Amino acid sequence: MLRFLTAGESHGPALTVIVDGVPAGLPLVAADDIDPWLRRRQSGYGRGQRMVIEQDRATLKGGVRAGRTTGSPLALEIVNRDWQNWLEIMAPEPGNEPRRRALTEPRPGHADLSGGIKFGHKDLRDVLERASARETAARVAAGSVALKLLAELGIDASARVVSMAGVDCDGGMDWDRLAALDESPLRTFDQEAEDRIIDRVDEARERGDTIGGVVEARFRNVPVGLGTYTQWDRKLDGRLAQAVMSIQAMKGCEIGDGWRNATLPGSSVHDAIVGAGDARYQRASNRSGGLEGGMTNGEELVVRAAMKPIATLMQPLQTVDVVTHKPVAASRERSDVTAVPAASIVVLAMCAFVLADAVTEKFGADSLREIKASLAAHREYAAAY
Ligand code: EPS
Repeated sequence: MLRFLTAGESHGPALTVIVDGVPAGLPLVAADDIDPWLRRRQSGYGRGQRMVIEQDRATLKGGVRAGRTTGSPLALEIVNRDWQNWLEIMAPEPGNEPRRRALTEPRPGHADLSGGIKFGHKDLRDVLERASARETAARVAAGSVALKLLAELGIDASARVVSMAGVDCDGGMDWDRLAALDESPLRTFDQEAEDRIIDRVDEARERGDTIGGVVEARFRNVPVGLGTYTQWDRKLDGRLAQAVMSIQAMKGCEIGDGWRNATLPGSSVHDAIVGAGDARYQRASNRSGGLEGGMTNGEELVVRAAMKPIATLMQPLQTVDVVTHKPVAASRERSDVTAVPAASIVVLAMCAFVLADAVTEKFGADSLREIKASLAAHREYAAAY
């Protein structure tokens, strides 16, 4: 039901997003509903100078009138302020070729080499400009529309860092302290781990190195039965994993305690079904992360993703020049030491989009009024089942 496409290069004039299938009647103001998520994605310890240049804001160019969606496709634009510094290098018009130094030293771990071979480019900038994680700003803009829809339906969302550089952040999730995540430079509640990780980021910067980590997106008050067990491509866990794994630098995805559960016997993994107070069916634990059989089960939905360290190293690895075919050091561009805290927002945005899609599939896609009525009836039915 919901889909989006992005366009634009890292140092081009702007990123553009078309979001199709947004129900009519959703209150939406870019400055209140989209820009705060864009700001969160820009923050985090370990980011580079580029984040000082950019101050991401979304401009709505279609699909919204007087603060409400109309049901038509949304068009959104995020201007790249850095474009002003790249006018000659990135101009779409011909004529600046002599001023453009071709980038010919592919970075191991980046799209550079395979992308160059695939599309026939010998200036690898033609690849890296689009492969850049700058594109995730556009994804977060789309995801923030989904987050707004979920919020209107009473579904809460949170994003946090679970570990970085091998240092675990303890303490789990605390829904009453969401503001603390925004205030933390690493989006964690664990102050002690934060101090240790900041040291690791500083050390990595001094070495010209980069670091990765694990992030978590979590949703609360999710209705039972989003997704389905009946076909592989409709299973919600599969759809979430696809969305998460499509994010730049993600190399692993787990639902709930996915990797740990593989090491334990079933009796220590599956979540016993118990009655509790008014609730007929509650879980004694939530190791399955709110998904069973490709469907939400009403518990908190927990999705984690592993991000590899950024491929641009200031102390570069060896590579082969694609023009001279001689061994050289990989290209060095201004970059981040880590973007793991930002990645937690991108993972949240992508998961929110998949979840909102599943919501519109089950409860209607035309108007917020219809969805709310249908969801309320479903919640009542499920509670009495
Ligand atoms: C990126 C390299 C850096 C990051 C960029 C992703 O950009 P630059 O080369 O301009 O310094 O800052 O991320 C963003 C611009 C962003 O908005 O997240 C890369 O090569 O992937």
